[in-house]
Amino acid sequence: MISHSKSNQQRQSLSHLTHKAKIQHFHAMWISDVHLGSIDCKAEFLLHFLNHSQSDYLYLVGDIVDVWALKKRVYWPDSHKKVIKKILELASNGTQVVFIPGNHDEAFKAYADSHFRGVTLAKQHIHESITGKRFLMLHGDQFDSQVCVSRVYAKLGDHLYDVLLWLNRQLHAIRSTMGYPYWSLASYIKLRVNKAQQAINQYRDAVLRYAAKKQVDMVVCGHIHQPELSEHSMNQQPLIYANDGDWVENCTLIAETLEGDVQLLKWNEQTLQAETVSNIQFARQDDNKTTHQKQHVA
Ligand SMILES: [Mn+2]
Repeated sequence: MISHSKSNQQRQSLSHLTHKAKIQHFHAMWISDVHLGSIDCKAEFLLHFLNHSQSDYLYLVGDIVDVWALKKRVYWPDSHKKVIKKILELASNGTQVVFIPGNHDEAFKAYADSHFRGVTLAKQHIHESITGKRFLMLHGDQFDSQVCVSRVYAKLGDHLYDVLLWLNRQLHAIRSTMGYPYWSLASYIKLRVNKAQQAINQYRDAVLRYAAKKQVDMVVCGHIHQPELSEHSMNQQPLIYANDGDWVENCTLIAETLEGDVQLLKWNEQTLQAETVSNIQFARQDDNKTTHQKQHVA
């Protein structure tokens, strides 16, 4: 514990004493799956992050507003309103804001290629990085049919554990009266977790296959609430998979730094900063085109 807080102190030597979070500067930021309008949304954390960061480009990669949740019951606290207000404020103050609707806010898909108060709506978008690379972004719900995870199954996942625990108690009681041996909940969960991992892998593969056809250097998506930044090879070409996670449980984002690196960052409640989880360095186009490829071969 002590060494952990020490390293935080070192990292924030300037701001630690005053407890004021310093402004984090990026070239571009990708955020998705905020689910404003749902009880589980961590709007206050996101608001703090947006108030203490600055970027030339802000990409909203879908499921920003949870229209499904709002249809069930209206939940729209002040912090949720403030996130929308902050985004519109950024858009009118020079930040290029692009919004790619997801499945929870698909009502906005009808307005693709239009502009609203400085925010550009699009179904897909390509970002030109400062190192001259092309980053394709999409929400990712278009691959649901390939992943074999239905909406019903995805929703079931949230409460599956609670249901399982309850079910296990009932089942065990019934089984023991009938003389059956104990049925292992642990192995059942393991099987489910394994299935979840399979779905994540299938999703990543589908996204990568699609992006490879578009001949881009990186693909940024969201949708499955599973943050990841990983390097792959598709048809002998390097391709980066970047999933920006969510602001329901992970509180993560993908960012391009002012130096042109790509990072996966995770919001830290203690330090009030988004901290780097992983980093990929890009060589500038004019330096040496093959540097990045060399990293893959090595
Ligand atoms: Mn989604």
